[in-house]
Amino acid sequence: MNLMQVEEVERLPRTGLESIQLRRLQRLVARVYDRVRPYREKMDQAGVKPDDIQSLGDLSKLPFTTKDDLRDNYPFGLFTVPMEDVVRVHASSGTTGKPTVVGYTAADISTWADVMARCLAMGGVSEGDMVHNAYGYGLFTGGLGAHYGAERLGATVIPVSGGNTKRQITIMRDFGSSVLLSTPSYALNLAEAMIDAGVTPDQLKLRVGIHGAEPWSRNMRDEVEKKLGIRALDIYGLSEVIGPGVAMQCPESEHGMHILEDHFFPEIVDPDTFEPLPPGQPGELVFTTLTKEAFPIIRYRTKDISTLYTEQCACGRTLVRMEKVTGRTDDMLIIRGVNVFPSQVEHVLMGIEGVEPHYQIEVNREGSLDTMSVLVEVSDNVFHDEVKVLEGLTRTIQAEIKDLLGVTCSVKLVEPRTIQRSEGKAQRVIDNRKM
Ligand code: DLL
Repeated sequence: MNLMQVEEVERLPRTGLESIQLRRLQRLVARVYDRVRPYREKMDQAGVKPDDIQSLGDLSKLPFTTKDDLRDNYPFGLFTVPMEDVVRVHASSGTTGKPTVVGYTAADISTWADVMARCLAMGGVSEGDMVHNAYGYGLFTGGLGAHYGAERLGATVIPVSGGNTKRQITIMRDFGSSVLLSTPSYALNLAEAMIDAGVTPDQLKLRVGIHGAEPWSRNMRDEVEKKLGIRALDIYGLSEVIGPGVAMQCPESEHGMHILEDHFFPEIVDPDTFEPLPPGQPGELVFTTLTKEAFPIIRYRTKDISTLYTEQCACGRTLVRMEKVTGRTDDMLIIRGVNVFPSQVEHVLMGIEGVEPHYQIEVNREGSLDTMSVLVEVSDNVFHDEVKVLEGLTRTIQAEIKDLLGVTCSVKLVEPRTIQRSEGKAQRVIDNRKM
């Protein structure tokens, strides 16, 4: 990967970038129309032909693609190349229904390595680094996606994957891991295992953590930074678009992640009307891949909620930034008419002294009423303090949740290590109403 060229692409004047995007978009639309029946049918229904795409604004004439389209064409129906040209597939498990299957040509794998390497470079990772890759290897895109990116950059990769947490600490210490790639919840799991092993951050060379694949609040980030003694940066991606490597937070940006717009074209739409929204307004993120071969996707509704910022970043990159993803439209819990995102509960919890960054939300239906209870770990000292103190803390949490989210919930404080630790994406919500 030529870092000078990357530097140039990421700092192009907007008009230059936009002309690259338009050229790529036109090629993509012609290609899917030609080769993929479901896309052609949807475009015909909408009365739009590839030649109608004369500007980037014309993208909004094209129909959206949703998870249902992927399910309807399960497993390979939206691929644009013959299977002989597909060198790899991944799948996301999905909590309901069939998994989502995605495919890559050799060129796609190379594009993916490039974008992922650019993200790592944006986070300050370089050739000299020892990259501890604790994203899960397998059908999940995290492990292999990050792996190829780190190799493309020329760093040394430790393909440790998720799990076997105790051994990971030994490896980190003995191999001198300087970069940690993991979900934020697994980073905290590792921090705990470090304490158990009697290893302190200053015995490690860890400098930076690049965390994503699940929502995490700023307070959670502070916890990760404090407990591991690192700078923790956010990385975003999804299998349908490519995997990790779609957007990355640079160290100078407090507000969100730079989208690698020369490959992934973002839009924000109103989650109810699906009308495009201007920068600065929150809504559902929609992506169009501009360069993928085997499984390109047009206007994919991610269900992730974010905001786009066009103001230039202090780092000098001209790439648009997307705000930290606070949740998904389908994560939203409706508790007696009030909309609640698990990340909002996390934000409240992590701001309260004595509360540990491990929690779970349980939703039940009692008669016709929904009830929400929050199970949260407290520090050892607090747990063994007087009942009065625990009751006070319970009331504080309830009051703050009520204040911020407008919902009354029950709170149960539990001993450290009661809540199951994650090795990948944490399960924050148990919704018994769906059982
Ligand atoms: O999670 C890809 C990935 C791997 C991203 C490693 C970053 C690091 P999926 O399994 O398809 O792919 O899940 C994608 O995870 O739509 C979001 O809801 C969520 N997500 C991913 N990154 C973030 C993030 C990978 N930084 C889904 N913040 C996405 C919040 C995230 N949510």
